[in-house]
Amino acid sequence: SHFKDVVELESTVDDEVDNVEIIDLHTHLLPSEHSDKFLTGIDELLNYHYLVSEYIMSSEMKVSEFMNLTKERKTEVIWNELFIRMTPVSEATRGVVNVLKGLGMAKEWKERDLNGIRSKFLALRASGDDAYEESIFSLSKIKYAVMTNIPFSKEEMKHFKEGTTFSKRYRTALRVDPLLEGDWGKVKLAMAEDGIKGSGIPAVKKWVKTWCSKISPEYLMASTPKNFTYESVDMTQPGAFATNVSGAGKKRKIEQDDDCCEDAGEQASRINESSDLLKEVLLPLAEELQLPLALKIGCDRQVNPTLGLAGDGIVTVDMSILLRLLQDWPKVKFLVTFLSLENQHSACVLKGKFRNLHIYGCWWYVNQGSLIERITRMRLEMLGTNFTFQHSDCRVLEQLLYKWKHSREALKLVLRGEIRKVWENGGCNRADVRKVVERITGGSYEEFLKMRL
Ligand code: REL
Ligand code: ZN
Repeated sequence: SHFKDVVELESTVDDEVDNVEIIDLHTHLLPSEHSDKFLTGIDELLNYHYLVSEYIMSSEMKVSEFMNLTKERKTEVIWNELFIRMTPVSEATRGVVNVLKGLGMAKEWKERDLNGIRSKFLALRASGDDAYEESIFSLSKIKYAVMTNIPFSKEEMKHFKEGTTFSKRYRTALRVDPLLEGDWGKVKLAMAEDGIKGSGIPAVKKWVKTWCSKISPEYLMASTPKNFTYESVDMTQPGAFATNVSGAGKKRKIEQDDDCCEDAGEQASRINESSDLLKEVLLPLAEELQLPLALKIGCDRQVNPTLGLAGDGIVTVDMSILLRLLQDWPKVKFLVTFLSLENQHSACVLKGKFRNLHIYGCWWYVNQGSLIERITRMRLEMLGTNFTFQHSDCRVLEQLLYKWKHSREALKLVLRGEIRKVWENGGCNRADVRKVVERITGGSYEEFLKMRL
């Protein structure tokens, strides 16, 4: 039956948002079985690069001196500065406090008792890392989280090579930034380490395919560099490649068949060496393997390299780049998120024109309550429920607790207002609310993955 009043409507919205099992479609989490790559506990939480940057901005300590401290010492100075000398009002500092509360450390927080917190975390892990890991997923009500798996990272890939099994709460994604950047050096090095002979396009394709069949990724992914650009390929230009990929965009050159390289000899390898890894490898493979290409657009890497991970900035990008990709590659699915607030509106317009685009998340510098609200409301107004409202980008396991708490809070505020408009139009009920909530927290994403283009 329809809601009888606004009070009932709002409490139903809150309840549905609080209890929906979410798909977290981009994180940097890795499973406990990947031992050294599994980040958990208070030291990792306080060493998060968002907090490092907040700390450094007000501290008088030399950056190099800070960077040379041990992890435990960094924890202490960040704690003293951001949580004792100052009040934790930022998203990232409030997050830590939320985790402490969520894990039964309200008393320790009240007393600012870092040692007490350290021993409580140890006690929580006493029943084993996998049990603890599972408890965090279930407390945060996350169905599964997609990882970022980097075939260029030897240390990470050794776990996959060894075939280590891990919890079903994690799904894989193959992160291949050097292919997007055209970084042949990195590609060749990684291939050599994996014992792949040859260095032309077919060899690179074979290498990527081998990783795909090894880890079965949900999608291929990359974050674009600041000066990223993509020009449509003109079919009429000489030196075109021959293709075996069907349904390519009308302007695309025909590419070489995978197997013809050996016969093509010297000329082919010359072409291969200079050719574009994005156009000749990444996009054709995404099409052939029917794997979406996830793009994170708008980061200006290392504007202050002394800060390490905390040193990345932001750029507003020219949306015509994505437009050309969508036009040229109608058979490739693009999962896209933007770092800049300025790009969010045009992204919605573009989504309204291209079925092969799915917009997701409020990434990093727009992962703030006020901005999540604003962006989510706009997406609902412009796209209905054809988007995914958030991803967490967690690096530390316990961040799932606070990042999703904050995002759920923002979503509730938005939906109370938006659902009310529907209700005032002639009524609505819990099932209507549930449909909206489930779609924008993972339902639309899974539908997009299955969709036939
Ligand atoms: O996946 C990415 O490229 C980014 O999310 C990361 O580079 C970034 O450092 C991340 O921690 C931001 O939330
Ligand atoms: Zn990320």
